[in-house]
Amino acid sequence: MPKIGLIYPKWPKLPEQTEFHLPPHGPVCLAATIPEDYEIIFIDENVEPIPENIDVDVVALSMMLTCQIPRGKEIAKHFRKKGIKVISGGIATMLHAKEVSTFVDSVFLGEAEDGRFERTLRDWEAGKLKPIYDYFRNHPPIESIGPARRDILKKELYTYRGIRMVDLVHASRGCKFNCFPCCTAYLGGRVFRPRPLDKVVEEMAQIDNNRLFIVDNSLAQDKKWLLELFEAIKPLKKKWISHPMLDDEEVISKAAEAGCWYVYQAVIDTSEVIRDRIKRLKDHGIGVEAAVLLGTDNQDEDYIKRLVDFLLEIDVDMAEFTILTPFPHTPITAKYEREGRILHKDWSKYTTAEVCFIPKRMSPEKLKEMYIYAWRTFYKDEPQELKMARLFFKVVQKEIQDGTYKPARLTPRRRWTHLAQNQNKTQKEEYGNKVSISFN
Ligand code: B12
Ligand code: SF4
Repeated sequence: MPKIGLIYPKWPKLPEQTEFHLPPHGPVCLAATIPEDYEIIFIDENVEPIPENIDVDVVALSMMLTCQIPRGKEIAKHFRKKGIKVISGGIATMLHAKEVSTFVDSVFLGEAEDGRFERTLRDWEAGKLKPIYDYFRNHPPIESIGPARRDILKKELYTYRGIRMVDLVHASRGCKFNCFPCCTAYLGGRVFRPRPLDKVVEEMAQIDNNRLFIVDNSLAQDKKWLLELFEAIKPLKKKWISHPMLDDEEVISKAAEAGCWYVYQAVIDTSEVIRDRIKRLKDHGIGVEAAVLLGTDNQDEDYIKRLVDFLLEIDVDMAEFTILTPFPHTPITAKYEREGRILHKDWSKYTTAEVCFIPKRMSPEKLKEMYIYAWRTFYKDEPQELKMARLFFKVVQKEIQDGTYKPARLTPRRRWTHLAQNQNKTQKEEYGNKVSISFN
C-alpha cells in the first residue's frame, strides 16, 4: 500500500491573538479524494512536528496562505533530496504557481475532486508524474464533493484549554463578489457554487462535534439558498459560526434559529449601517467578531483610533485586527503595483501582522504602531481570554437551551501543559531537534 505524506506547513499566527489552531480544511477535503488503497500520513505542522523518521513514498504539500510558501519550500527540498516526489496544491499554490513550480516536482492547480487527484497519483505510480496538472477555474461538478476525511485529524491537537474547537465544513464554493483585498474572484472566477443541500446536511450530521465553522467565503450571496440551507440544517441542532452573512432580517432570524452562534463581520467604518447591522445580529443572540482591516487609503492615525472606540461603543464580542496586505491576484495589489507602493515580496512577512506596502496617510512604521494600538486598546479592559470565554458561554447557553450540551472532555493534562508552555514560541524554539527538517 503506497504511503502518502499529506503535509500542511506551519504558518505564523497573529502574534497579538490568543493562539489556538483550527483543523485545516483544504487537506481534509483533499484527503477525501485520495484513493482507498493509499495510507495517509497527515502532518499539520502548526500542531506537531514532522517526525524525523517519517516514512512516505510521495508527498502532497497543501498550502493555503502566501506565508506558508517559504516553509513549504524547505519541506519540499527535504523530501526531494531523499528522492521522494512532491506534489503541491491548495490556494497558495494557485496564487504562486510559477514560483512553486521551481521547488516541487508537480503543481496541481484547482480542485481535486472528480477523480482528478486520483489520476495524478496513478500517473505518479506509473512513473509518469507531470510537472503541472492545470484545472485552474475548471471546476469539478459540485456534486462530486464528498464528505471531508476528518478521520485523518488528531483531534486532541485541536483544543483550547482542553476543549475541542470547532470542526470545519463548507456548504458552497466560490464567491460572486470581488472585494479589493481578496483573491477569491481570481481563484473562482466570481462563480457561486452551492453544494447540494442533502450532501451538506449528511456531512454535517456525520461530524462528531456539535460546534462547527461553516467556512464558505460569504453567506451573503443568495438569499433564497441561504434560507433553504438554514431550514435544512436546523434539525441537526448544530451550533455554528461563519464568515459575513447577508444583512437581512429574515436571513438573520432564520440563521439564529438554525444554530448560528457568532459571525465574523467586516467593520470598515464607523457608519450607522455597520452599527445597525451589528445590532441586528446581537438582537438575535448572534455574537459578532469584528474583522478589521487596517491601512486602507482613507485611514489615518485618528481614523484608526476612532474605529477602535466605535468597536468598544457598539460592544462587539471580539475583534481581529489585520494589516492590509498586497496578496497576489487581488484588486488592491494591482493598484499598489501601478502606484509603486509594494515594499517587498518577502512572503514570510505576508502574515497580515506586518506592513508590506506604503500606506497613503501614514508611514509604514505608524501603521504598524496603530495595529498594535488597536489590539491593545480593544482588549485593555477585558482581556482576549475573557472575551473568548464569554463568547464560549453563549454557545453553552444555547446548547443547554436545546439539550445538546455535553460537558467538555478535557485532553490529558500532559498535552495541555505542553501546549501552554509553548504558546508563544516559534517553531524552532518549540520543536528544536525533534524536527528532522532543518530551518535555515
Ligand atoms: C476558511 C478560510 C480561513 C480559515 C482557515 C481555517 C482552516 N484551518 O482551514 C481561517 C478563518 C482560520 C482563515 C484565516 C485567515 N485567512 Co483565510 N480563508 C479561508 C477561505 C475562506 C476558505 C479556504 C477553504 O477552506 N476552502 C475550501 C477548501 C476545500 O478549498 P481549498 O483549500 O482550495 O482545497 C481544495 C484544493 O485547493 C485542493 N488542494 C488543497 N491542498 C492541496 C494539496 C495538493 C497536493 C493537491 C493536489 C490539491 C490540494 O483540494 C481541496 C479540495 O478540492 C479562503 C478563501 C477561499 N476562497 O479559499 C480564505 C483565504 C485562504 N484566507 C486568507 C487570509 C488572508 C487569511 C488570514 C491570513 C487573514 C484573515 N484574517 O483573513 C487569516 C490568518 C490570520 C493569521 N495569521 O492568524 C486569504 C489568503 C491570501 C494569501 N495569499 O495568503 C484567502 C484566499 C482569502 C482572501 N482574503 O483572499 N482563513
Ligand atoms: S472578501 Fe469575502 S465577499 Fe469579498 S470577494 Fe472575498 S470572499 Fe467574496
